[in-house]
Amino acid sequence: DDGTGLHHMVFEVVDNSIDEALAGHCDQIDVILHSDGAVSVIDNGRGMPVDIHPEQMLPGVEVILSTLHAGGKFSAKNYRFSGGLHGVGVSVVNALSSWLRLTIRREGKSFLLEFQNGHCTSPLKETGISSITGTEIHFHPDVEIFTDIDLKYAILAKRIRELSFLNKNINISLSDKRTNKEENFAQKGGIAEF
Ligand code: 0RA
Repeated sequence: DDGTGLHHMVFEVVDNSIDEALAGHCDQIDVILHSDGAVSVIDNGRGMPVDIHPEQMLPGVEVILSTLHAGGKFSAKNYRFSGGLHGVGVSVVNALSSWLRLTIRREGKSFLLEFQNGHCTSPLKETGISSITGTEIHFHPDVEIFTDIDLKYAILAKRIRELSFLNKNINISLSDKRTNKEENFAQKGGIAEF
């Protein structure tokens, strides 16, 4: 285990926010490494859909996070159009996390949905009002699956720098609460700057 899978967990979640940015709805992505080993990825996009999935009679977001192949169902609409099927990756991240907390801000409200080991432990609930929109995914990689959950700042920074070069006008920040290291990755010129 060289830690590739562990770092890929973070990249997969960031990719979902990049997709939302590519769709033209998000320009800020914040990645936070917490001292307990958890990671947060916060974007200012539209927020994942909270409406009820007609077949499963559950909120779409709960189906996406709980089903390892749910992304395809949603791809026909406006789900991920770069490098894969939206939601597939994040359900894998969920399955490989001891816990995952999803906060959605949209329609003037905030919503919370919680999982343990990929299983929903607290269904989507409205938790308050919100004047902003976006998606916040806070997860803890499962120590039973990953022998080493020590995320390397340099590995994440390298990839995030590349993503910011490739995606013009998206500001991505990386903040490491373990060391208080923090960087902003923004390339106004996008690929031209690169
Ligand atoms: C599809 C539809 C809508 C939002 C998203 C996907 C979405 C997914 C992710 C994953 C991470 N961040 C995200 N931000 C947005 C909503 C469509 C609408 O509001 O009409």
